[in-house]
Amino acid sequence: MASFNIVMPKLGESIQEGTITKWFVKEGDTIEEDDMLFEVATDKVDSEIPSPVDGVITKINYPEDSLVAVGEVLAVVSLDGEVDETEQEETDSKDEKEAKTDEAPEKAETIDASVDDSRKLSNRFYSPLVKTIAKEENVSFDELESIEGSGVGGRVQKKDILAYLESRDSSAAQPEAKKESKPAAPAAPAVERKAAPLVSVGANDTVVEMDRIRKLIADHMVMSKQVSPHVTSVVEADVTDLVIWRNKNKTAFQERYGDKITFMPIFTEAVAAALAEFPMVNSSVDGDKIVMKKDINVGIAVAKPDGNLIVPVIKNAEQRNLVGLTKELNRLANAARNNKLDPAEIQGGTFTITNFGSFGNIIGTPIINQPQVAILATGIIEKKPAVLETPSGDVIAIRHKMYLSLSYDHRIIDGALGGAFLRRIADHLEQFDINRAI
Ligand code: CO6
Repeated sequence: MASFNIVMPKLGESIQEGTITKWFVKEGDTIEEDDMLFEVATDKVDSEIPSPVDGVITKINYPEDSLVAVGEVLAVVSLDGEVDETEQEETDSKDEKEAKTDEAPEKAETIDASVDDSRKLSNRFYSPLVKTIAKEENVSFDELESIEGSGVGGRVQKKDILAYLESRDSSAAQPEAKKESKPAAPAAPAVERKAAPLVSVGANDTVVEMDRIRKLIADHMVMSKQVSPHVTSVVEADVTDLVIWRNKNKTAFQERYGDKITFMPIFTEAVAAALAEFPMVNSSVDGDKIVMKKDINVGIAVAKPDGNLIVPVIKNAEQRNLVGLTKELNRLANAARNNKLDPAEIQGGTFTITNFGSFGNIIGTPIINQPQVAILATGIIEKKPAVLETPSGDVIAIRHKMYLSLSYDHRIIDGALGGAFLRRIADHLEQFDINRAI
């Protein structure tokens, strides 16, 4: 019987594992190529994974909520539709053997290149995740071999190696403490998280469990505030010409290009141009170094129907024209709202825009999307009375105006740079050519 192994996909460069949050199929189901198999959640993104083949699901190895390493076999599909128990078992053990054979050289390389060859030939299987942890924590091959595994057939699982590390670290710390007669030097200042105040829950209160994404957003926000001292500057921009231009061209633009143009692509164009002029704002802080990014990749905060927020990235925004920016923005926003973003589409951002103008908000103090160093919030465009200077004297006119709020990392951007950059964005918007061709 021909079979195909469905493995945990690698959903991003740095991702080593994922949690199966939902199976859409069960053992015995007949599936076609592209049928959704399961939903996987990682600390970066949630994805629905389709089947690459037609067949019958003969085995599901992990139940929902399992945390599984990249590359592990999640399910087996019989390609000719037959489900023979004996054959299936044989296939399984053959697959396992193959997996072991495949993994062996990597194990020898990644764990400890200095171990002798007889050790490398150990029959134990180590998942990619366990091997990565072992490598990062300098666990030698001997140590790894000595860990008792709690998984099927004594396989070492993530929790086993973490428990081993904990006991190794604490037993290593004790003799040190005994040897040390002088008081230890103060540890490097760590970013400490303050304990939150206790919350009392009354009889009529409702307690709602945060979903995984909400918890990630919460952690990311706290981390950002702890990592970089934020300051926010605000400017007002007279965007009358661009509003008149969009109102005049909205319908024709949609007819010609099949996409609706809002103000967001125009904001993005202005931001990308300003970033090219102020490269220090398009950077990240790495310890004592500033990494100036070559690419200008603008993240757009998108509110999802479930109330969460995700930031897909328009790559190389400065190289795209208004049509390209509009199409990419609409594509990414739709994918975000429908949970269809690829992990790569939320990575690599160098600056973020959050448009709270669509909620009618005017000014805000957005939190930087780490490891970026600045974020722009765009407020609602409103008609306002304004004083205009004309050759025949000052007049009061009705103008379209908006506030732009820029939060920036004061470690590397001072008020002069932040303010000049922000003013430049406003200038680009104010100088929008009212006669621009679509
Ligand atoms: N002024 C005036 N009108 C606006 C504005 C502003 N700033 N923004 C949108 N709109 C208009 C827009 O032009 C559309 O008008 P019509 O074309 O005439 O129909 C309409 O409002 C709806 O726009 P939509 O939001 O659908 O599309 P847009 O391209 O402007 O935005 C998006 C795309 C993905 C950014 C948006 O859909 C979205 O998700 N926005 C929410 C982003 C968010 O939640 N950010 C976090 C805010 S909280 O940052 C924050 C500081 C803290 C508090």
